Amino acid sequence: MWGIFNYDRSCGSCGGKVKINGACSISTPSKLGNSCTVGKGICQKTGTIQCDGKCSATPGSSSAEVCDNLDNDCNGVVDNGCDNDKDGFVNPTLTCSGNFRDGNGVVRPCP
Ligand SMILES: [Ca+2]
Ligand SMILES: [Ca+2]
Ligand SMILES: [Ca+2]
Repeated sequence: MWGIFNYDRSCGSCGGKVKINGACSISTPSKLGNSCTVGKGICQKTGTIQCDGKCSATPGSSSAEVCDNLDNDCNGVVDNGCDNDKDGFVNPTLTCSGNFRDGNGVVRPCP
């Protein structure tokens, strides 16, 4: 016998509209619509899980690391390189704005 297809709204969120033997004809990600984040530091963006299981957001663009307590180059480390030689002062090649994290992780005002 030809199947009796029941239109099922619970299957509709990702284009599947037919339930066969209790299963949606097109699967939906289990976390559909959940909040998700992509990228690190200032590149981090928030979106929602889409039908393909991926996050709707795309990471923002990075910039050169400056010493401002933000992760400007989006490598997951805040103020990396600000005091690589651990002398307590920002390395001369980096711009300091506000505070910086010294080599011991202590936040200090810009010199
Ligand atoms: Ca960084
Ligand atoms: Ca920074
Ligand atoms: Ca230094």
